[in-house]
Amino acid sequence: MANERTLSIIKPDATARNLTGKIIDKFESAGLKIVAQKRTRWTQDQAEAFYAVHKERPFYGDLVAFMTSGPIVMQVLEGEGAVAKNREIMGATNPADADKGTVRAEFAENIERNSVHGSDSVENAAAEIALCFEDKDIVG
Ligand code: FUP
Repeated sequence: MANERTLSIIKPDATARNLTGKIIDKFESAGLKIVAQKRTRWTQDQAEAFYAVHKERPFYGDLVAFMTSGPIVMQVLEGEGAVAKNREIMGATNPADADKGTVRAEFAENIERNSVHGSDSVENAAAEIALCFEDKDIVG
């Protein structure tokens, strides 16, 4: 499998409960390397741009409101098959469907407040990473 990079975001529900360390430990323990990391709080414009693909979905407004409601931690994860591996560690979007041991099974509150984001393809990962980080701030 190819060495890949993917974008991970620890969402406001998780930062509010002081879970960043426990979540990061799952990524590192699975062999993914954190090559960029930034704690920030998104503006409305940043959240809308990031989730533009969901613009027509009924949950878009609530999702943008939630993602701007508190701090997030954006990270670039690197490793063999990093895109799929990160999604495996995260678990299903709805925590009720997430496998035992995944981040969402352990920590998510519901389908919206689901603790983490992860890119769903190598192509989307590249676009999301470019939205969140400058090249010089990604250090392998
Ligand atoms: P995922 O790739 O697992 O994050 O899931 P999606 O791309 O389908 O959804 C992106 C985000 O939209 C989810 F993380 C949470 C939010 N969402 C809802 O709030 N309600 C829904 O019914 C589906 C998604």
